[in-house]
Amino acid sequence: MKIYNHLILTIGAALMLVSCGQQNQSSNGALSSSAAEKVYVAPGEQDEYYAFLSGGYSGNLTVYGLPSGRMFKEIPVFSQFPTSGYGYSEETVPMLNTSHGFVPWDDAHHPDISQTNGELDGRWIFINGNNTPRIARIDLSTFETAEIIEVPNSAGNHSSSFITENTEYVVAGTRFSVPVPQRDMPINEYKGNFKGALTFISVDPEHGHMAIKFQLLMPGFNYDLSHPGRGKSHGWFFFTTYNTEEANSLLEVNASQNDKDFIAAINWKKIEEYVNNGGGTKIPANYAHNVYDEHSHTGTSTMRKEVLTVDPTKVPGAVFFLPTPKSPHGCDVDPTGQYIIGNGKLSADLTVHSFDKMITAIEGGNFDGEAYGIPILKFEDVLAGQVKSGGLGPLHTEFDGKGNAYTTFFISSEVVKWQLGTWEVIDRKPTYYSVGHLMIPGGNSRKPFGKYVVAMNKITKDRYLPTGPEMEHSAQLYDISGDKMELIYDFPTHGEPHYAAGCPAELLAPKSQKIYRLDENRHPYAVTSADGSKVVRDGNEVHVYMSTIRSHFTPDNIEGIKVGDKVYFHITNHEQDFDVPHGFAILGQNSSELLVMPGQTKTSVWEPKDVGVWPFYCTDFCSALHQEMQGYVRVSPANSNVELKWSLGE
Ligand code: RUQ
Ligand code: CUA
Repeated sequence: MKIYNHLILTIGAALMLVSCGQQNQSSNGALSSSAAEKVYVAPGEQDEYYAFLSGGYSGNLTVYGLPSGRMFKEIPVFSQFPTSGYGYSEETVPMLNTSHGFVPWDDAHHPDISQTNGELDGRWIFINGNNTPRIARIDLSTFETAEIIEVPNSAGNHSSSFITENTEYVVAGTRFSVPVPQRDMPINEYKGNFKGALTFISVDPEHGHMAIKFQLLMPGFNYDLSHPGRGKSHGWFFFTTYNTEEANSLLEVNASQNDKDFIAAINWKKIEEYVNNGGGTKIPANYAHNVYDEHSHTGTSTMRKEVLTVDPTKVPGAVFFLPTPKSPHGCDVDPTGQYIIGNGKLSADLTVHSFDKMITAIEGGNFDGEAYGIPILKFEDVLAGQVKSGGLGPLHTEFDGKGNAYTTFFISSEVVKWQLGTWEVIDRKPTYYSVGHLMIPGGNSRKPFGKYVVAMNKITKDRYLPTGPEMEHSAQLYDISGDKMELIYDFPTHGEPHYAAGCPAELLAPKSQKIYRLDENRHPYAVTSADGSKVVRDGNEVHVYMSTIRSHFTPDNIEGIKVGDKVYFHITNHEQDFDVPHGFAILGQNSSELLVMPGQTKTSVWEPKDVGVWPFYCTDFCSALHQEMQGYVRVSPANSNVELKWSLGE
């Protein structure tokens, strides 16, 4: 026993020495070699989890592996992306169409993976665009954006895009309340006149196609975040609100007056029934619905002209307010669906509401007044408990499926682990620095995979080698398999990841698509055999039906193009092998290159302004003879009569 004690003392002393010596580093000294083993994915080995991190102001979604932190792909969603030609090619430009015209950028915050029975099913991932309100659906077999729907009557689409437990709906709530419909009115008449639209977008169970089912026109608060009920609370949706003061200026002071704001509890099943029975009011609207077809490899944009609105006071028993202290931010629901957590960003304690108590209070009909006709429940009636965390500025909570919750604290820069039901704090670990969201794979479903948590930090400072004033944001990986969290890794992320969604690799990897089949290519300008290549003039539009295979373009010489022409290069990649894209770029083109996947057709437009002989080439190193993969276009004066001709090997 003595020897044992002595050993512990020695090890303890050694640990202290190591950590004292490295106080400026976050390294755990003697512990770091075991941490390294935990994140080391040996060359040729693959990761255990996929993590999808939103790109924030990059407008995109990035795909990482866990635990390695290796980035696999950036999926372009709301932003033009020259790396693949997304938003530049004729086929993908319609994906970025909106009622405001072509909008090639957005601010993407909250990815959410589709679910069946409250468990991740890995079919699609949804993500919101805040600035010009939109929701996108990404196909998780191709990892490409398949659909984008604009959300009318909304602004700063932030409490989005969260899905119900059978992917019945993807929900989008407005951050800014606005006049509905939009109109010219004095800003200081906001209070009582602006509305906050909560939009329920149905998802077709077979193809995933989205359609706005209804918009609930709520009082003019700010609707910050939301999550669906699950299990026993399936059928409800919860939204945090702030600025229940309805201030329209200097919100940092004026929106922090009320001691409590609300969590809005919405019984969407009741409202669904109401609209299915003819309830609600259709109002004129104008919003884009953009769908990408995998067989024609083409996006189409359709403008929709009407939306069904619902006045919450017309559906008794469907909408209630739960008082929640101090401008709550995150709104999270535990895996059982019993607890609804309001993360009051200006408070020290966390408020947890009980679903069962909420139902009892509603049935008892004992309210604490109302706001714009919506009943306010009594705080004590719905309160399950408070977590006295000792942290500052709680933002977001995730769950490990073992009865524990993990909350981020922005101001005190830490993740706090606490127990559901006892509200007891079990552990806390610092983050570097100022953490926003955190993510446990499946952490917002009935079945989380509680092995790792990823913290997404807002401030990077000294974590990496400096890169001038602008630094990538930093993510941190904690092993949460034991009682105590262990920080095991730091990795830089792209854009500003707000939130993430993760799932076990085996859910997606086996069904990840390798090629597009050429015999299923329905693109109107596809050439499915090399002898189908041709060049067709139609007035001053010229269509080049071009194909690619290692290592040439067919055709590779084109003459008879004139200044003032609009030349469409429709390029079909004839490869049917995994991972053999070809690229296309031509000198002086006012656009990006194209990257064309095997079996796919993509179109680039070029309007030559000068006579000459202009080269084009393949931008993707596709074979040993990639540098030979090139061609020329001869451009003659507008009035010339050089004959249109094309060739390969002549
Ligand atoms: S936000 S850091 Cu989800 Cu846009 Cu909280
Ligand atoms: Cu094709 Cu390089």
